[in-house]
Amino acid sequence: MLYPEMTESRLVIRLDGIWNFKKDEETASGESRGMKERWYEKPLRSPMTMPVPSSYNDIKDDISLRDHVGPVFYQRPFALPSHILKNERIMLRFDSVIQHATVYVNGTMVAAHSGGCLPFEAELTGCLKEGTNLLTVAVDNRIDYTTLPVGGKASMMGGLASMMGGLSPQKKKTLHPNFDFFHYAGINRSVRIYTTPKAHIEDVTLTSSVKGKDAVISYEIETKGKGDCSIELFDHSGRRVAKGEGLTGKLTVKSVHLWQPLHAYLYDVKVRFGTDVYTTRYGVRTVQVKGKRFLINGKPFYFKGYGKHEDTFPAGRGINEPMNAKDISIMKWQGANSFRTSHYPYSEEMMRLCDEEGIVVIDETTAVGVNLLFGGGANFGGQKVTTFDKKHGLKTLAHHKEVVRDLIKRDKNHACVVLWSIANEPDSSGPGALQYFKPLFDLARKLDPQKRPVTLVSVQSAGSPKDDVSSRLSDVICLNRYYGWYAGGPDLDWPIDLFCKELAAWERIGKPVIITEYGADTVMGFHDTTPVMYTEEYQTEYYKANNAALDRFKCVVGEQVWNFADFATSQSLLRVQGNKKGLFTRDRKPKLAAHYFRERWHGIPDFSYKK
Ligand code: GCB
Repeated sequence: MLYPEMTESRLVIRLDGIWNFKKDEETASGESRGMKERWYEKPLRSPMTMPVPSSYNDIKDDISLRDHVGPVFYQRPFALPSHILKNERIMLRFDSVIQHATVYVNGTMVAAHSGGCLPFEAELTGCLKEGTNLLTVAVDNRIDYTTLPVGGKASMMGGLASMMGGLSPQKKKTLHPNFDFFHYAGINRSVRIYTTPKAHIEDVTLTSSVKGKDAVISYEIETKGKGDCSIELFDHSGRRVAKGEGLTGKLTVKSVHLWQPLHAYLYDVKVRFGTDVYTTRYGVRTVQVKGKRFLINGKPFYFKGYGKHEDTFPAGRGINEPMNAKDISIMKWQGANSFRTSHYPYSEEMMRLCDEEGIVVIDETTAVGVNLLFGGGANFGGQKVTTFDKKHGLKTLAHHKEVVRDLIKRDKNHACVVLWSIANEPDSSGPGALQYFKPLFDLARKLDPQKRPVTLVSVQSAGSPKDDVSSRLSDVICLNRYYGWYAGGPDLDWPIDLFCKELAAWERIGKPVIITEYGADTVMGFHDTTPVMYTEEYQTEYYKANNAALDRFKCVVGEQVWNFADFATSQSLLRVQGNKKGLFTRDRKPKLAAHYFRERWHGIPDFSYKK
């Protein structure tokens, strides 16, 4: 789906700002009062204010809003100039609403969407009045086995606490995320109206190949209506370097400037169709897996970086562009070159920033918690449910396919994206895992015009390469391993020996391996002369011991720590005001290990680290 660009033919109007907001209530019969009374038809009665974009959970100092389960209503009026109403195609676009959105304009439903972190839109041409229109969005945060991320019937981390919960006389409605981050909900990214001419450009797909000094860029333009189509490519000086006619074709670029990690170069692309104009930026680079190496522009790349979250205070999962820019600055300070969009697609603005800044991205779907069998208390009230069984698994799979499709449609042209991640820590060795995951890998490979490699991020309990389907399906093996923390902590010697044994087994598979998570919870300011768990000293020792293991194996082509920064989670006995595995605190102050990594990563070249 095209990002809304303002061009000589397209207007983009942001509807961001302070909206009216109201939490739904349940009627005596357990229905949604908001839906029953059709709150979307009239101005909300006694609303509160709420910023858009933002998660709503931490904005007000009210635990009942933070922990709310079910619908909330967002509302605002808007008006458009009458010449636009008469002449243009009018689109309403939501970049991300978590989890389910139902959108109404003047009381009529115009869109419904399930699954956060990916955009959706509704055509409003012909649906709007002159003067004021009323836009209402009902947002429901509920999750279950059919949603991604997955929700269960009890909390994943809440073991003891949920047992005690069973004794509680009052049953409070609670979400049960089967994943370790706070389920921030709301209109998390921008809302925009954009216009196009009636005959317009629907989509632009760009791929490239490089031969010697030159590149060939293939293009495919999808359109609606009648018109002539052309495409032009401009370099940094504004000089036109190539031009093509028609809906598909090839552009030859002599002496191409490649997009390189940390040395980005983007061409300006201008597409015309009839009176419509769409502009975008495009980086030329190649990605290839060859034996145990991961090649970017033909050279063996070493991933240095992080698993991250979109998580800041008080916006929650709400887009925070200054923090995105700060994070990339910190990455460069630290000598990193990459991150994974754990555990969902990040904002389009972040992907564009990574294109501009030369940051390499592993792009992940929203599939986290797809492991009901071993996912702690997320099991359905003690029933034996696997995600892959016929009753539940097929519904999860259908949505998972939609997410893979929409993610690739959104991010296919980004130079920064070098690897697709189908899921984080699913049950990749359980019964039915191959039947579940193979169609998803096949789909990603079919849909990606750039034919990037595909992976799934493997959980430690998936065991050996023999059992874990990722050894068969993934082009790159991505391992989350916690030797010296969940496995063996506080000991580091024997867990690291086990880690080496495991890596030796993966090395025999003959594919590149990236360690996509390893880490230890560390509370900023906890120190000790002997490195005990939770101190900054332990985190540093933990990483030194693990890195020594990684350096021994040629197949290991990357290290991404867990996590870039501390982040919010559901409450549990295992989480001290959130997950504290960050190299940085939530407000981006470095822990001791951040300085250790700064020294290490500045000493590791981006290319050809392991000869
Ligand atoms: C994992 C998960 C991540 C958690 C992390 C942890 O394996 O992928 O979402 O936050 O472990 O800290 O336990």
